Amino acid sequence: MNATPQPMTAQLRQWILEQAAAGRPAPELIDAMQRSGWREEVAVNAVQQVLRQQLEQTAEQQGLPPASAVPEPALAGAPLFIDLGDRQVSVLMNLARPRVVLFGNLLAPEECQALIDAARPRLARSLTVATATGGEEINADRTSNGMFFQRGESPLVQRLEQRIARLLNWPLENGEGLQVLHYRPGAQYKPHYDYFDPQEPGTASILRRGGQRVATLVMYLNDPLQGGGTTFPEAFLEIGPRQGNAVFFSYERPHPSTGTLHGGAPVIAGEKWIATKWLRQGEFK
Ligand code: PD2
Ligand code: ZN
Repeated sequence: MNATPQPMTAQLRQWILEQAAAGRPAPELIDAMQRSGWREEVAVNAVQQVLRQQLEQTAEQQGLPPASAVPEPALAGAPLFIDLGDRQVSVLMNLARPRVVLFGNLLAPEECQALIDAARPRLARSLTVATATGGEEINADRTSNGMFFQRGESPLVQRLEQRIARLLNWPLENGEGLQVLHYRPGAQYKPHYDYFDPQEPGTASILRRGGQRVATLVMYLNDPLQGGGTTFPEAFLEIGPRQGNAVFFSYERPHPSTGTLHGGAPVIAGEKWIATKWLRQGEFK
């Protein structure tokens, strides 16, 4: 190749697109650019930028909704831990597509128990947002009991919200209130997407409160005895629920192309408690 260590040029853009179209994987392109004198991070950024633009253009041509910015933990350099000041969170799994990251040690056992204790007296049969109307409804696909904390409603909730905002580099104000769910044996949450379906008539009114959901953080508050994993059927992935761990996933557009279909597998033995934080594009009021 004849790329030189210059900023992006039309020629370089074309070379990257041609090589990608010929089936050369991105790491090979980056290697080739480095051999021609590019610094690794500059090469990575250039390849990413061109391929992302291309993907976005193709998506637009296919009539997909536009992509949004999404929360993203700081994982450049493949750290084993992320230091959040009050806590060292471990990075246990990092999947690019669908975008899924598994964290360990996000919550202390005492914090998990305190959330359960505060939620238990306020539990009711879980509702889901009724996208047809914008209201809420009982959903046979979701057989757990749940409740919402108000954002910032207690010192514990505030501390966790600040921790999540730092972990995911996303404004605290863009988060919905924490939701706690309790599953007994047999209870499950059938596979679904967390974004609001743009085709549904009730979605416009839901989006007035902070826009679309763009990411989810499911925090495990206890260890069930058997079952109760979080599944991503299209990725053939199942996350084992372990107290204090959390699974993060993001979706840059409200579309199945994100691969973020996911569900809560039936609890077989024991019980399962989770806290979920949904993140919106803008401030959730
Ligand atoms: O309980 C879970 O693992 C689960 C699965 C799917 C939670 C959610 N979705 C959710 O809270 O959105
Ligand atoms: Zn979900």
